[in-house]
Formats: sequence, C-alpha cells, structure tokens
Amino acid sequence: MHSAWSWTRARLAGVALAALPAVALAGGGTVAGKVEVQPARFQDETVVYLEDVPGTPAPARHEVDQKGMKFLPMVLVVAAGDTVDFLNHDGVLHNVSSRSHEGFDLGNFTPLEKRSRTFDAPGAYRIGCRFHPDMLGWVFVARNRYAAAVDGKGRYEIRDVPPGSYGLAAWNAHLPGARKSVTVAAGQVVEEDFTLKR
Ligand SMILES: [Cu+2]
Repeated sequence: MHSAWSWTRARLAGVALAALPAVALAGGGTVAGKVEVQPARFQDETVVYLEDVPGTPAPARHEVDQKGMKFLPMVLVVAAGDTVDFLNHDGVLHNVSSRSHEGFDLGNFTPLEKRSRTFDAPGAYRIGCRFHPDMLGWVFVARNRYAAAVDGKGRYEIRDVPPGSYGLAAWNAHLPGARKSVTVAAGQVVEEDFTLKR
C-alpha cells in the first residue's frame, strides 16, 4: 500500500528513476526466523544474510568492546566498507588480531585505548587477543546491509529488505552453512528457519 502510494507520488513529482530505490526501501519487507544449531554451544556464532541485494551501502561505524575478558558483541555483522572501533574497557593490556583472509594486527591496547579498522573484503574474520587465547570474536563482513547475527534464542531478523527474490544463507563458524531461496514482499514478514549440524 505504502510503496504504491510512494510510487504515485514520485511520478507526480517527476522524480527521476534513479531516486526510486530509496522509495522502494521504505516499503521493504522483513525476513526472520530461527536457526537451530547442533551442537547448541555453537549457536551464538551464526549469521543469516541475503545474497545479491542490489545497491551499495553507505559506510557505517561500529564498536567492539573488550570487557570482562570478552569481545562484545562476540559476533559483529558489518557491511563491506564499514569501520569498526575496537575498545578496551578492561584494566589489562589487550590485543586485536586476526589470521583470517589478509589478516591484521592492531597492536596492543592499553586500558581505554581505541583502535579502528575498515573492513573492505567480505568474509568472516575470526578475531583474537594474543595475550588471552580464550578470547574469541567474529567480524562478519557482508556484501550488503541485509545480514544479522542470531540472538540468544537463535532468532534472526533482517528488516527493510527491498521487495524481490534472493538467496538466503546461514553461516556458522563451526558447521556447514545452508542456503534457500526467499521472496520478499513490501510490508510482509517471511519466516525462514534453518537447521545447521555436522
Ligand atoms: Cu586480551
């Protein structure tokens, strides 16, 4: 309803075709569901994302804190081109480094220090701290904004999806992924569940 009205208004206003994707976005749909992960201890390290949604996202900034000897959030989802500010709110020296893909090492973080990195290449980066081998985190770099980590109950929700048909993929840090096709309509919620196991 809303998108049809917006379309009419855009035509009446003589808006160029190039301006229409933003209008379509406002009338997007939602893809949501639950991912059951076996074994359940791997559940938190799960991301669901839509493939090949047209458009290039404007760069955004995110934060990953090091607090209580953990990366918070443990799984951060960003889009390619986004920048992540890594913080340290513990009273000890931390480090942020990764051997995934091209790899990186942001050096040593004194308490309250902040260091940043821009992630240009899509993929999952396992991040760690050289001083504390138990610290584990992930930066999942998606090709678009239509990706989400699961919550504590294994549920995900991807909002404001432009209407269309897409591949919908589930990624887990330890288990084979899964993929299905989904069709998104304006103003509607599509429920798609996954089961990931060995
Ligand atoms: Cu550390």
